Amino acid sequence: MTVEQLTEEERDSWLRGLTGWALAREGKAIERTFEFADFSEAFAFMTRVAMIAETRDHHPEWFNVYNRVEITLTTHDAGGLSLRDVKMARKIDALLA
Ligand code: HBI
Repeated sequence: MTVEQLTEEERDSWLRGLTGWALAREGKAIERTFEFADFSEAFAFMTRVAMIAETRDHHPEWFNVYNRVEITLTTHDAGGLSLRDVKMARKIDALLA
């Protein structure tokens, strides 16, 4: 499936609306770190993110240690950032509301 990579202008515009996310991998990814009360809370969050990833067929690259979850989003099929990453980040942020 071909997915279009965002232009720099699109990328910067979308990023302005994503609180807590930062560019990574020379602009080809976005990343955010989440801290929870304990491991159980962190893993519950990861489980919910996993369900969203499966539903959207768009999967995070992530690291977890105890109550911290580090998520990186990029679109392998596009070789960089796409709208799929922006939409996924917004869905992930909505879990915190
Ligand atoms: N997840 N982050 C990410 N990037 C992708 O390009 C991607 C994915 N999950 C599934 C997927 N692509 C499918 O389109 C297949 O290419 C695996």
